[in-house]
Amino acid sequence: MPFDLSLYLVTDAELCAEIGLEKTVEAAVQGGITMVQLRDKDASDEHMIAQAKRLKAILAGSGVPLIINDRLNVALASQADGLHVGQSDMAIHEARDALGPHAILGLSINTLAQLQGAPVELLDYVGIGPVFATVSKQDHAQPIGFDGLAQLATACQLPSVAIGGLKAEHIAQVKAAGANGIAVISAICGQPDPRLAAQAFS
Ligand code: TZP
Ligand code: MG
Repeated sequence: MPFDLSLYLVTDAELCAEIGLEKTVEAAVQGGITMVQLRDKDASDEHMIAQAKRLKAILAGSGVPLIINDRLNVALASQADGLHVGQSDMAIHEARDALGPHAILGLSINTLAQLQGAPVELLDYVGIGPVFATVSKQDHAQPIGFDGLAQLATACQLPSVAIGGLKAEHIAQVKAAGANGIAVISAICGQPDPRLAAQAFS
């Protein structure tokens, strides 16, 4: 599946609880998001597979790929479009072997050493961050700011998406740093109108 990192929504079930995860994603698609990552650190695999299948149905025909955070088995069972892994989640070659050549595979990076250690030939994109400190991810790595983002995005041969504390007002700086797109949780999840919140990025 072709993909566009321009506006990448990472979901948070708790933040979306009031409006609902599906309704949030549906509205965000109307607002122009280009990718969705289902991220839930607490849910059981069964719950996450069921959630992924519901999101897949919502995204059908939209051209917006569904990426699963961390859990290869969930990505496989739900026939999601791809998987996003962190530095300590699993070996990239294992993920690629299991997913096959067509799945979208992304990796989080925070330092130049991590970028240099990444098997770029097996990856489709990297997530770079956190740019700023954020309460949306527990125990996140050291924030890198726009200077760190620029250093990593420039050194990177792969498409990249910036993440961490980013809002619509940061688009110009993200682009100037050389990233292909912007990934957000709280700028869309938990916003009173997720469609308008997504539109604010265009
Ligand atoms: N990875 C690095 S920062 C982050 C993740 C998943 C959370 C981003 O959330 P927010 O609310 O957009 O700062
Ligand atoms: Mg992870």
